[in-house]
Amino acid sequence: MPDQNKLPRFPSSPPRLRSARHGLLFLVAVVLATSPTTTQQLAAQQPATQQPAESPDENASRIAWWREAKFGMFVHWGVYSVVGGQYKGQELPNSAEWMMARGKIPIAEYEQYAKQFNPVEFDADKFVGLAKQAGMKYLVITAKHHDGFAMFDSKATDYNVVDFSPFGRDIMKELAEACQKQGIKFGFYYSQAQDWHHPGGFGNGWDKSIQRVSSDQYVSEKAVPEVRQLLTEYGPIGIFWWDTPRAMSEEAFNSLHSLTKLQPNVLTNDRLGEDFPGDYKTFERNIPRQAPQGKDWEVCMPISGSWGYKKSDTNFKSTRTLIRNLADIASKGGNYLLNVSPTGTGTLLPQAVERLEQIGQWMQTNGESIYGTTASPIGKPDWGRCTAKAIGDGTALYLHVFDWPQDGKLVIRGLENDVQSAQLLDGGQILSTQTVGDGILVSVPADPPNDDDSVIKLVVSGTPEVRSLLPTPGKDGVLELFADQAFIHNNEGSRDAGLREHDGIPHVGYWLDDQAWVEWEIEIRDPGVYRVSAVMSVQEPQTEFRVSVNDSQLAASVPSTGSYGRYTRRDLGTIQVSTAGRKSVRVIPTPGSWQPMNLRQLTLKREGKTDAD
Ligand code: FHN
Repeated sequence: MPDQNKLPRFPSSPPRLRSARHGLLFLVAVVLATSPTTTQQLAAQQPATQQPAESPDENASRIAWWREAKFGMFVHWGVYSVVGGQYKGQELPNSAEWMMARGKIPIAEYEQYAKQFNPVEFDADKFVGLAKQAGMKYLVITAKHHDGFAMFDSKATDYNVVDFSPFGRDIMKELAEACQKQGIKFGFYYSQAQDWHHPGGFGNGWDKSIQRVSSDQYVSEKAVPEVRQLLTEYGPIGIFWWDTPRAMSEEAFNSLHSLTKLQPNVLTNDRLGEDFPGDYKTFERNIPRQAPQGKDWEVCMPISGSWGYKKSDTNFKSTRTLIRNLADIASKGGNYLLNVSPTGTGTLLPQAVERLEQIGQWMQTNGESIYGTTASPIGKPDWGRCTAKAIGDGTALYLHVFDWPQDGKLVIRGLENDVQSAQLLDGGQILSTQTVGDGILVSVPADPPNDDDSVIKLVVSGTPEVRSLLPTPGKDGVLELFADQAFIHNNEGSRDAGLREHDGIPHVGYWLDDQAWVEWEIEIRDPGVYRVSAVMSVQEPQTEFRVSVNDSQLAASVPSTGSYGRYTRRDLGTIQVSTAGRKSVRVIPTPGSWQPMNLRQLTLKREGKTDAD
């Protein structure tokens, strides 16, 4: 419980401090806060950041464990877990950890929940054991979420689990020790800009008792000391997971970013600041259709609907969905950070435990098809997914079969390698293979060993050689390219062009950004003149864009179709394709003349071809 001998609360109702020493520091910070360079001066106190840039080999070495791990546990746990996201008995919208904001709960009132936080059933060793049993190799937990409550023994404020709640134990310390004991990499989630308890944190626009101070002051007197404490007092930290970046001064950004030098091997995600790459890109709740090019990435996703424990949230994903998500993500080269939500008593709901145990059983048998694998070299087969791993002088292709072939024949289209072996991971049955016109055929038993995902380990000689499986015009010279086959560049989420649906038909929509463009990779086997048309809708009077096939292009100017919901096929003109081979087809807005359009498909039709040809 907070020490009543603590420093008096300052008139600006800032965070209460834990000792005279902190009070002095705070006074210094307050004095400095009057100068515009508080965080600048603070940044100057940081360890020298002028260290030589990391070499590619050093970077690869630092991230190697994460690329091997593939699968981790995310944990959202905090004050909101006490009431399961319910406020005065009412259900609040959205994820439970946002209840203070959704309920516009004043700080003084929300603090009462913190005073009830007492997860007496929490056992760090058992909790980490659940993650380990599920096959998870790392664990990232909310050290401080947007509500500002520290789930560790913060020295920057007594609004923390040790001083402010009846629990009085440092949960982060216990979890860090349990993870070290069990060989699980440990990491912190930290909301570095939003803080609804501190007068300088972003996000609390409802509590009128707050006497605002600058966000720089919040960073210098709370975020920086807390992040420094998390990176120096809890042993080796594998990941620092920043979240919800907000406009931050350069000084504030540097003062936070420079702290990661305190753990030279720590990995960080891309959410410290706008355009901050971090070590890997994060996607949230949804799996991208295509992997981002040339970067590491992770999908974080709640096992149910809410990140934090929410009483009304019964929307648990099935074990099948979770296993297939893991295979899908790994087949695209990403990591899966699956979130669980401890309750106010410190345990997981049975639905979560059951799923973790079932995933663990699958991982016991099939884990090698996930750990340390790389993206599919054969694209996304129609029967499931594929992951790959170099082994000796060959490559193991792990065929994740979701839809078991009724005729006992599984075809890997386009694969041209010699096969060394094929066997089921579950049970070890050796399978026969043969080369067929379309690729490699594996003869499989009548019934799959696992209805969710049966894995065949196909070992081939050398590195995968895959005949182009790119879309190519048919005998009639027609090639239809659909929105859900396209690679949407600049797809950073809802702000840019993304895959949408209308009447159940996918289209590239919300295309507000004229820097976003769309691409298909195709194969042309019959060079010549191709007529290009598009099925699209445009609401504005006109839009202009270019269509290119490698170096050949046409300029298109398309009038309104009447509304975004009214799709029409528009003839865009012709393009000369002079050579056969792999081509990139692109649709690129013409800046200045571009108006958003919804694009359902692009059609190329070889001129001079008839169906009879
Ligand atoms: O606002 C948070 C949210 O509560 C949750 O922590 C997720 C997890 O990635 N991140 C933010 C929303 O993007």
